[in-house]
Amino acid sequence: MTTTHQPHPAHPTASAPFPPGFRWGAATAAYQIEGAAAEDGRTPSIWDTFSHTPGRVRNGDTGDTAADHYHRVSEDVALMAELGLTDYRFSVSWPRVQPTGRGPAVQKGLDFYRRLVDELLGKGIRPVLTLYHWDLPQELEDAGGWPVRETAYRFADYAALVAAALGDRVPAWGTLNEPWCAAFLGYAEGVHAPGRTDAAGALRAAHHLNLAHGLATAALRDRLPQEAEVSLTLNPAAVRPLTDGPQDQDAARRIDALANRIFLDPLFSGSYPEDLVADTRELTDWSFVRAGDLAEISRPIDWLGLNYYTPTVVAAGEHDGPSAWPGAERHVRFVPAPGPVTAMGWPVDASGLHEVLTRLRDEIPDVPLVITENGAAYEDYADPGGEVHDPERVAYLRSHLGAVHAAMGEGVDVRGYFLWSLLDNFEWAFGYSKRFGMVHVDFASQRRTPKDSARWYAEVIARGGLA
Ligand code: IFM
Repeated sequence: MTTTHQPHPAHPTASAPFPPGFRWGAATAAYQIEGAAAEDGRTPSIWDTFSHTPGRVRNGDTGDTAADHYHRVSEDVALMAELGLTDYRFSVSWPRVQPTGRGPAVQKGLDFYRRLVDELLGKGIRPVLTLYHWDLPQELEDAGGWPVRETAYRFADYAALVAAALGDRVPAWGTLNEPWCAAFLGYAEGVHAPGRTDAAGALRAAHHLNLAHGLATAALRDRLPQEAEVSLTLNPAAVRPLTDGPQDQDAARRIDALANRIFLDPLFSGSYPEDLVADTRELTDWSFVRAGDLAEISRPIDWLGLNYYTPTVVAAGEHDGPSAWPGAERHVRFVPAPGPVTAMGWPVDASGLHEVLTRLRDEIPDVPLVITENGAAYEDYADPGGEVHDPERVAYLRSHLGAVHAAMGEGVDVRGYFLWSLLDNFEWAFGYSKRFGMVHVDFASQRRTPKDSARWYAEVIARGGLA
């Protein structure tokens, strides 16, 4: 199926209109907003353990309370409705619904998500559910975590439990969010939970995450109504060599293999890239890929989610210390891209999003795309009048939505855009020091204040496009 959306002027006031039916959403993740870490039977995930380990997360922050969304679902859904969101992407906390990663579901955990979904449906907002946004039950990590094959089977069982409970009311499902981060930040560089620095283990983790996606896709298809959508979200990198020289080009090839093709190729071509296997030969013989795995992984999906924030510039060089790039440590260095940066230090460059979109159009023309995350952190604060002015975020969003619009005009089949994030939240190893929300959260009082960017986004949605 190739559907080319040509923008057409459904909304006369929009100079860059998006097609009718385009999904306008915002995204969050369970551990980043829910809090209630020990309530109603929830047990620790790897992120609870990691954040409670001194020195792992800035300021010793944890997700114990986060944005207290667990207790504020109605307020938060009302906020989404005020903004006019058509869709909301959230994740289910695995240890909230299946605390040990095995066995039956905990009813109270499922009830929480059922309440959330029903509130959304009641306001006409379409729930888009992600099963795994990085919070592996600690018991499964203790049994070996993602480097161990068994974890993929546990994930498929968990997917089946959630599908059985919510399949009658959730129309769109995602298996994993950004398996690159889970595998390589978690098991190779160790800056994310579980904080291991095992390059070979990280490659095994990447394969088992791919396998988990395939097995869960099958489990979901078995249990969901036929019209339910099943997807996967990656964070494809726009990799650019610093120069046209062969060594920089080779550095870009290596990073493209580890960031992009390690996921895209098994998913859409049923194989791992030969150059990746050769580049990592000193670490592993890839014998963890068993007969039948690639067929499992390459089951068709209904759309591919992609998260984009900034481009990646590389040159020939070396990387000191633990690296997120197994096998590339002695060949690649990362170079800051030019231009203004966000509070994360990430260069603002929407052309990378356009690049990723047009590449995917060329490589997988039949797969619809959804931007499942895009946004920026800035040093936001409430002024004395209680307002939060965030013109840089508005500029960031405008340029990136402009890139999406331009790509759609060039035949890229983009079905929706989810702003990251609805609320300020726990930004992983940065704790609460980075604010990505379009809604400001005062974490002491839990007061929510829509920033200027939220009002701007609401206008974009009402208009059906950019002014
Ligand atoms: O906050 C994260 C999110 O959990 C996954 N994608 C990137 C965001 C910003 O770092």
